[in-house]
Amino acid sequence: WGSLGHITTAYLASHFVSNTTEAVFKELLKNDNADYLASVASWADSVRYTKWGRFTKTFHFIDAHDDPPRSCNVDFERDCKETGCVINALANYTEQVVDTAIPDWQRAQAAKFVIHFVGDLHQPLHNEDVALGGNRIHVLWDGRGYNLHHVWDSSIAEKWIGGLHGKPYDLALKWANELAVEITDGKFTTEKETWLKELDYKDPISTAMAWSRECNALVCTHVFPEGPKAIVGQELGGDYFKAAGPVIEKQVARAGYRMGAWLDQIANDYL
Ligand code: DCM
Ligand code: DCM
Ligand code: DCM
Ligand code: ZN
Ligand code: ZN
Repeated sequence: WGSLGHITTAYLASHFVSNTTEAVFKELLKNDNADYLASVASWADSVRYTKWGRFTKTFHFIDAHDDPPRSCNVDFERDCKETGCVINALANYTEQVVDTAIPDWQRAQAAKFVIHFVGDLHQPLHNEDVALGGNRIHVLWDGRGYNLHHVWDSSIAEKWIGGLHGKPYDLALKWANELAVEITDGKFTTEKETWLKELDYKDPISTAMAWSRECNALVCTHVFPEGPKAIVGQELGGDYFKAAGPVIEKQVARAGYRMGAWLDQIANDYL
């Protein structure tokens, strides 16, 4: 996601975590404010193009070599790069957060990666190989040119919340609060239990693959419903947005709710 998606998922997670989890992560991240998760959610994007952070570049996605819209699927052995992917990156950094043998600063850094990668794992085009996850597909958004990846990272979410009128953190908090209501007492209340069905931080590869398959299926239904060639150069701010907006809303809600539950499990074993 762009920063709006990442900050919103982190605010949403902070809404649902237990008091113990909140205390554990405020201490680890050395931040006692309400934005203790939100303020670190985009950090992984700021390091990926630095010399130090280059090794994390492929950790943000998994390139599913499937064939949308005819067939969508993800295979860890087939699709996770030698240099790593979002599936094993989430697993490795989750293990580091609870590893008492490594220094606290490194466990804090691992927590920042975990918060970011749970988010990216819920963006459909971070679970797809076609055209570098849509980066090489030119489209129009309300008359202006973008690549399809950017549209799914940022444009759809920004339009869904009514545009970027306000400070980024304020907009994200407002959206997170609205999604929290939908989860607690709204359109997602009945299905939210199913969102945690496969969640087990001690089996992070299986959990992440279940989330990845669910997300990758949306590539066939909502990203490329007519195939990758048909979308090139198309205006996506109209009917396409009408179908994609609710998908983005649900993926951000799932990511935030699952992030909270993931951090709760980690905090239970954190010493
Ligand atoms: N980004 C950043 N710093 C960089 C590169 C990108 O903050 N040096 C941000 C800008 C976009 C987001 O990353 O909002 C895109 O994330 P991704 O490219 O991982 O989808
Ligand atoms: N930021 C903000 N509002 C907040 C928290 C952070 O505008 N409540 C901004 C300040 C920095 C950036 O986000 O430009 C990164 O924040 P941090 O230094 O906390 O990572
Ligand atoms: N990306 C992706 N799948 C790829 C390549 C890149 O999902 N095969 C994502 C990572 C960033 C964005 O696309 O969010 C831009 O990547 P880069 O800056 O590496 O071109
Ligand atoms: Zn992206
Ligand atoms: Zn990312």
